[in-house]
This record gives sequence, C-alpha cells and structure tokens, in this order.
Amino acid sequence: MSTAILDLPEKEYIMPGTRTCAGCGLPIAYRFMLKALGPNTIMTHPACCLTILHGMYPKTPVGINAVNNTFASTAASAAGLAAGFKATGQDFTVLAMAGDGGTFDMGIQALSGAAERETDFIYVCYDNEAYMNTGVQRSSATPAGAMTTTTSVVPKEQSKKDFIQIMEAHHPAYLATTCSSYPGDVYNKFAKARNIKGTRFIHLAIPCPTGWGFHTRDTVKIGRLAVESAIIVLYEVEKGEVRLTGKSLSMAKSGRRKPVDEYLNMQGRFRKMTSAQVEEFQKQTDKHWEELLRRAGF
Ligand SMILES: Cc1ncc(C[n+]2csc(CCOP(=O)(O)OP(=O)(O)O)c2C)c(N)n1
Ligand code: SF4
Ligand SMILES: [Mg+2]
Repeated sequence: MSTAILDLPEKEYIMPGTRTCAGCGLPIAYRFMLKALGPNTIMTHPACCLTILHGMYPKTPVGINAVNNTFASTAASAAGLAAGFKATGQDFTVLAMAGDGGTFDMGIQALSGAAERETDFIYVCYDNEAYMNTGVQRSSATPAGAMTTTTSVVPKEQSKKDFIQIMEAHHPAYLATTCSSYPGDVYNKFAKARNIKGTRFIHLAIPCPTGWGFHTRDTVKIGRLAVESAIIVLYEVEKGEVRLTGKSLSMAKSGRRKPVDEYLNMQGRFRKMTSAQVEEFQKQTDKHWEELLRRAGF
C-alpha cells in the first residue's frame, strides 16, 4: 500500500520557486524523495535539469547538502562520499542522482563499478528520456518513434536501452522503479531504500512537458497513463524476487490495462510515428509486462 498523503512528514526540503520548467515532473518526485530520506542526506549530481532545480550558488531552494560533480562521475563521487563517511564514522545517507543521459550513457561505467563493489549508496536515475537540459537531444533512453532535436527528420529507430535489466544483473541490495505521478509509491520506495545497506538503484520516470510536447497541466496524467498502459511498471526487486507495487499491482490483479495509443497521442514527440511503429511499441510493452507478471507470480 502507498503511504497516504495525509500520513507523509510535513517537513519540506524544497522551497517554492525552483527554476525547472512549469509542469516539470522532477520537483514533484524530488519533494517526496527528500521527505522520505530526511535531513541526514547528502546528494551528488552532474549537469542536468536537477542542477537547474538546485539553482545557482550561493542560493538554492533545496534544504539538503549537495555536491555538483562532472558528468560521468556521479557514482564515483557518491562512492567517495560513502567512503569518507565510513572513515569518519558519520551517519549520512548518500544519494547519487542523475538523468538518463548521465546514467544510461555517460555515467554507466562509474555506476557499474560502484554497484559491483556493493557501495553503500542510493543511486537514482530520473528518466525524462532525452538530454533535456541542453535542448532535447536523443539518449539511449529515448523510445523508438520519438522525435528529439537530433532525431527530428526521422524519429528515433532504436528501442530504449533496457537499463533496469543491466542494473539487475549487478544484483543490487534493492532495485525499484517508480514514477513522479505516484508520490506515495515514490515515498515508500525511498523510505525503504534508506533503511537498506549496500547499493540501492531506483529508476524514476519523469514526464517532461518541454521535451515531450504536452500541456503543462497534463504532467500527472501522462505519468499515470504510462503506468496504466504498462509502459512504465511499478515494481521492486530484492534477492531476485519481483514484487509489483501500487497501481501496477492492482492492474495485475484486475487484468485491466490500457492500450498505448492514448499515451502516445497526447505527446508531440510521437507525432511522426507510423502505425507499424505503434504496433511494435505495443508489442514490446506487452512482452515486458507479461515477463514481469510471470516473475511476480501472476
Ligand atoms: C562531459 C560533458 N558533456 C556534455 C555536457 C553538457 N550537458 C549538460 S546537461 C546535459 C544533458 C543531460 O541530460 P540528462 O542526463 O538526461 O539530464 P536532463 O538534462 O535530461 O535532466 C548535457 C549534454 C556536460 N556538462 N559535460
Ligand atoms: S526540460 Fe523537462 S525535465 Fe527539464 S526542467 Fe524542463 S520540464 Fe523538467
Ligand atoms: Mg534526460
């Protein structure tokens, strides 16, 4: 069960007025993440939209300490922080957080190394499916059929890299997926991750009105549609055991699932998709959902 909104801690760690675009999914999730992690958290992040949220030194709307690292080094920076706290006997949660470009592409080597060494940290990849901060360039997390500024004539042909599976192959102590449209699910997973030792990896889906081409009022709706059509599945993995959570769990129980069309049609980035590409998108979504249902014992 997701924690009810009324039961969440009242303390806020993000003040109103971040510099993210109107309708951005990132501050929604970050707000609930920080409520779950609390003040004894130190985070490290590379250049990305999260840097924009954190603001320009010496001012920031964020109430925890943060390190700004170089692009490929988020996990290395976090590993250094974790080693430093261990050596000095200080009790901090180390949070590493980067975008899909900084994780699926540029940060993969440092993250793989840190996960293999069972580094004691939480690594979050917030995924808006492109290099948004520099003007919506394609990343390996961009889905097939999406237009970006570097796939504007012909939409992207390659499928999204299955990065969650790559991380699962490292057998982290805790692996989870979540989405900013489900704050209770975000909160629960971070509250749980906080109390586990070792490498914890969380994939956080973030709808981005600027890069995806939808109205700023529809951010929560788009994230919900992604989950209701099983394009994003909410689950967690511990010791190889898959557990569906929240909306995905209730969908598995009821057998109800929306087709992908409504999600695709609401976004300008998919406007050049051919019917064959839509069919393939549905097929890949079905396959992924059925595999997770099987692993979760449905
Ligand atoms: C080594 C290096 N290459 C390129 C850049 C330029 N750069 C800054 S932010 C960014 C996009 C990051 O994309 P992603 O990690 O997906 O985060 P998002 O901006 O989408 O939140 C890029 C390419 C950089 N800062 N450092
Ligand atoms: S470009 Fe997208 S992810 Fe970045 S701040 Fe704007 S809405 Fe948020
Ligand atoms: Mg991105």
